[in-house]
Formats: sequence, structure tokens, C-alpha cells
Amino acid sequence: MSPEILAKLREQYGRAILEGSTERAAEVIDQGLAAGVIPSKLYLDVLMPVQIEIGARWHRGEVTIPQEHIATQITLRQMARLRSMLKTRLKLGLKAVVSSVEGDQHFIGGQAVSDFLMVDGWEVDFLGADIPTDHMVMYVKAREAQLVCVSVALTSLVPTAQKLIAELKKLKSPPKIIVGGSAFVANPSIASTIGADAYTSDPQEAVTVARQLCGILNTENALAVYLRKLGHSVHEYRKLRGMSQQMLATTSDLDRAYISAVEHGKQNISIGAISKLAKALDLSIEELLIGADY
Ligand code: B12
Repeated sequence: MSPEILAKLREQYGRAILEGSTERAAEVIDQGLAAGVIPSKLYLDVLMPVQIEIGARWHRGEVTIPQEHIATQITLRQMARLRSMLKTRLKLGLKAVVSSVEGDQHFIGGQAVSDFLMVDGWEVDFLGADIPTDHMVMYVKAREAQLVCVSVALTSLVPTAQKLIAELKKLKSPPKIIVGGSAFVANPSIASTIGADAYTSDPQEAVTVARQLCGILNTENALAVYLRKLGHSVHEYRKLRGMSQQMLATTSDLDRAYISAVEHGKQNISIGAISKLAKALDLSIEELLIGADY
């Protein structure tokens, strides 16, 4: 997907939500979908950066409080809408609790992480903003959650997050803990010094990290899983582009039977062939690997 298309969508979406137009914002997202931008990309590369930018302008006094609040409400609706378009994976049978740290009112990052974990098959409890540390610990204990994701926007609340992590680690079955949020952006290494198992700024990457931490993908079946996932992605994108296997074979200079084997996850494909397929489907390698479901 070309960076220009995404930049244009961001510009139009930002204008729509600042005008407070729910309809126009939905139209911009529809345009993105019609142009072949996958829902997860619209979520992460349009909604999130626009929200951060509008927030920054509001903090600088360039946008009024009502404007920012309406914009946020519209974005929350579009987040829910895009999430409903993402195919939910099979239930993993694992529980995650997501919240902002005590004293922190910022909740959109936590919402995003919850959405992507849910789509990945986790049973997610999103508690929202400002959860008192002792209540959070009791809740995680009662739910027997395997994973806790903590969002920290304010740097001043990093010590509170450290206290929460220390308390969670004292539980009989301590959960794995991922932290994220703007408090870590300038210095991500703080995350490990406060005892978190991992830090990431990207809600989609949090899903992979969560699986790794909880040992869901073992290396034995990882290759088979990746090949199936890639095959599914090639199939979905080929359909999306209205191409037959033969058309894709011709455009990518690969054999039709080879494409069929790739789509069935049966082909241990080379990076060179992935690159040819991505080019023929008008995608970056990364987009093809992430998959059309996202
Ligand atoms: C909107 C906003 C508010 C709203 C929050 C309501 C809401 N909508 O959530 C309100 C009005 C409550 C608010 C208040 C304050 N805010 Co404020 N706020 C913002 C603002 C402008 C946007 C936050 C936001 O929603 N961003 C959009 C989301 C998508 O971005 P995000 O939160 O960073 O999340 C992304 C990633 O970080 C990641 N992520 C987030 N959490 C997690 C968790 C995990 C586990 C993972 C994997 C990923 C992840 O996922 C998201 C996708 O990219 C930011 C600045 C900004 N541009 O981000 C300041 C900002 C966070 N606020 C700030 C400040 C200082 C305050 C106040 C202290 C202001 C004041 N003087 O009153 C108060 C504190 C209130 C409190 N106790 O929490 C500072 C924090 C500075 C710092 N590092 O300490 C910021 C950075 C602004 C700034 N540049 O100064 N704020």
C-alpha cells in the first residue's frame, strides 16, 4: 500500500473528525477499504496517528476541548467498527487483563491493545483508565489471567506501574506483563528496569509478544503455522485484487502449481518468491506477511 494513500487518508480523516462529522469520518474509512487498505492498517496507521496528532494540537491549545472530545468519540466508534471487520482467531483459552495504571486517565492505547488481543483469540477484560493498584491485583488474581497489559501515558506514573508489577509478580501464578504507552517512548529501557516482561509501542506487535511470553508458538510448529498464515494471506489478497491463480503466476513470474502450494501452506517459500508475490499483489513484503485478515 503506497504511503501517499495512507497520508491522504490521515489528512482527510483528521479534517473530518475535527469538523465533528461522524458521517464524513466513516466515508474516509470506507474509501480506504475500497482502495484495498486492510482494516488493521486503517486502525493502526490512520486512526491511531491522527488521534495522537489531534491530541497534541489540543494540548498546544490549537484545538478546543469539545473538538478533541468529539474527535475521540468518533475515533472510538471507528475503532470498534474496524475491529468487527477483523476475523477473530480460534479461542486460545487464555485470559488477559488490560488497563491503564492507577492515576492515568488515558485509555485509547489500552483499548487498542484489547482489540488486537481479542481478535487473536484471547479472552480480554479491558478495565479502562485509572484502576487502583490493589483492586487490579485482586482482579487479576481472581481471574487467573495469564497476561496483564498496562498502559502508562504519564512519566510521573512509572513508579506506580513499578509497584503494580511488583505486586503482580508476588501472585502464586504471576501473569506475564507487557507495558506500553507514551511514558516509555523516550526511553523504552525503563520497562525492563521496572520489572515488565516486555515493552512495545505497537498494539499489533503486543499480540506476537504475548504469544511468545506465554509460549503459545513453539518453534516446532512455528514454520507450519507461518506457512499456513502466509498462504492464507496470498489467497485473500489475490481474491481482493480479482486475480486468478494463473494471473498471479504470470504477473509474479512463478508457476501456477507453486502458487497453489503456497496458498495451501505446503510450500517452504523463499524470500525471493515472497518478494515477487508481494510486488505482483501491489504490497510490501511486510504487508503480505502480516496477512489480509488484519
Ligand atoms: C487525550 C489526552 C488526554 C486526555 C485523555 C483521555 C483519553 N482520550 O484517553 C485527558 C484530558 C484526560 C488528558 C489528561 C492529561 N494529560 Co494527556 N494527553 C492526551 C493526548 C493528547 C492523547 C492521548 C491519546 O489518546 N493518544 C492516542 C493514543 C492512540 O496514543 P497513545 O496513548 O500513545 O497509545 C498508542 C501507543 O502508545 C500504544 N499504547 C498505549 N498504551 C499501551 C499499552 C500497551 C500494553 C501497549 C502494547 C501499547 C500501548 O498504543 C497506541 C497506538 O499507537 C496525549 C498526547 C499524545 N499526542 O498522545 C497527552 C499526554 C499523554 N498527556 C499528558 C499530560 C501531561 C496530561 C495531564 C497531566 C495534563 C494536565 N496538566 O492536566 C493530564 C493527566 C490526567 C491523568 N491523570 O491521566 C502528556 C504526558 C507526558 C508524560 N510523558 O508524562 C502527553 C504525552 C501530552 C504532552 N506531550 O505533554 N490527556
